[in-house]
Amino acid sequence: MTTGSVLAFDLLAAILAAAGWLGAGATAVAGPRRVAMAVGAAALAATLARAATTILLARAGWWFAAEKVVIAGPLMLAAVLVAGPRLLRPAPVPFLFAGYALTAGLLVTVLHGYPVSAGAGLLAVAGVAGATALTWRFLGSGPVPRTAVVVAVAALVAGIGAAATAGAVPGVPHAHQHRDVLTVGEPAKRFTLTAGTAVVPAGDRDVAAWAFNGQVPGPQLTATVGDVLEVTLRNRDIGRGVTLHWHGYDVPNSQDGVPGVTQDVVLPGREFVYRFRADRAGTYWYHTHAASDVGVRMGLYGVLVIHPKPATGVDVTVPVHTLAGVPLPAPAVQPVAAGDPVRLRLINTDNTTHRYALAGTPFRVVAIDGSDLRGPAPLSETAVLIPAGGRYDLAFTAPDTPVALDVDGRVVWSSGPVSAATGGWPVLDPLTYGTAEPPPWSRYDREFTLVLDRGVDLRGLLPRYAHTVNGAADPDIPSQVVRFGEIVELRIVNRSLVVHPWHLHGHHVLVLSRDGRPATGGPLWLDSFDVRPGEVWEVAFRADNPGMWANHCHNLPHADAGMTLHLIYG
Ligand SMILES: [Cu+2]
Repeated sequence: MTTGSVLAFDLLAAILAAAGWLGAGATAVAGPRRVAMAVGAAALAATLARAATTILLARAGWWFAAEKVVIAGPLMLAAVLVAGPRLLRPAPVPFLFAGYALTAGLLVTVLHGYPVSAGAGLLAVAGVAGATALTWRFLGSGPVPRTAVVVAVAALVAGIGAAATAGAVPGVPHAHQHRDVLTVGEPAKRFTLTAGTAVVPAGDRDVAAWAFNGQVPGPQLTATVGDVLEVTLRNRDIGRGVTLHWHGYDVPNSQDGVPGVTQDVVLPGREFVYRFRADRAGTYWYHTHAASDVGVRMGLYGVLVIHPKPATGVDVTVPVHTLAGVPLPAPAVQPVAAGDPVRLRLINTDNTTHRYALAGTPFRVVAIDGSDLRGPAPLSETAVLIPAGGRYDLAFTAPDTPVALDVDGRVVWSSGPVSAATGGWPVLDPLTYGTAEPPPWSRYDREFTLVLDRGVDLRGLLPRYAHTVNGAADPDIPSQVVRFGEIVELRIVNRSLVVHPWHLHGHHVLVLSRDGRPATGGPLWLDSFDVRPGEVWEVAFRADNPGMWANHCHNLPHADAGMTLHLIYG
């Protein structure tokens, strides 16, 4: 069983145990004794199941289990000790006490999560003691025990105090950098991208979009290694403003296009000129980073391809995007003759993972996220999963029979009809693909752990159910501070129930391990990788690109709902 499924079982057991004890209490008040006994026994079984999932999660890593062990665990123990002996003699107050204790443990996991805080523990105890005192008042025999009242009031006061103190921990303030356009030489390639509202075709209807130069995706920008690119961004009428972020291209910080961090947002009627040297070949894309959740979904993106010198063969880009709920068509098929070398550049510009399957020919995955792979073996009848923001380059020699590419079972590119049931194909694990090479570093100067979760963020004007990193939401997540030249190890732990495609700006990270198992394939340098529920990824990078960089989930609604922090050079 994966840690992700244990996390799901844990939540289920916690809900059943809480509901079970509350139900047993209610039945003990007003129902038949036998039913109360049966419901109580079921609640006890669910409680023991949650104890078991807690132990399994603690063995998978403390990040998954901390609050379950420290806060929910003692509450569960108290519930079992108080309510367990009453199973054969059902009574409302002990059963309801157990219900409050299990509910408090559940809420601590769902609303607070990792890391454990004294405030959350004390508030949970206050809630249980207060609810039990009230229950006793109405259902118990005799006066309310003073202990319950004293514990409730003391824990409430201490909990509010602890929570308020924790809230005062300052994050590292965001620097706001203004720099002149870099002098990188005379531009060899000049482009102008004008952002504006537009109506574009999507499937068989026209939809409202935000577009670069009136088209979705925007124009493909193509250059050759060594070229200096100059891209003038103009905003015609996008009220929330636009910028250009070069996804996966490690440009100098001032060109990275993150509003409020590397530049001001480009408002209607304004422009910004980006200039950088194309120093590495590969498949990349560009998109707005202003209101990026809405902006990218509405169409403000395009493809950036840097060719090596000289470029050869048939080269096709397949950016997959969903506009107004409709998958956009792939580009028109270029004529391919048998024997032609073909490179398919697959780009996922959506917020969630897509599954790609190439049928009709063996192929190699020759590059991921713009980096060539070492020793990629031929594959056939194998699918690939591309995370949000990620790119895979597939290469093959065109056979004299048709080939077809499908995405999530829908054919998006083909040179003729291919009948293949691709749904059952195995999925390539890039961590075991290609030829290994010793890691370039033997030491790490700095280490960070990011624990991804959900939780209530009370620091804004309105409480929100945020996507959190180490228990905090943007802008309150402390920045990671590194020094130039350091080798930095980054551990990313997903204890939530959804996939988080992680994306660090300005750097490619080398994958070291996943779930404690070292990567055994060719060196895997990524800028976008899916951290699935229960997974622990260890990656490393060299801090060689000074500035202030966004480090965030590329499921952009998650980034918008708190899951963004920054890497800064100190
Ligand atoms: Cu996410």
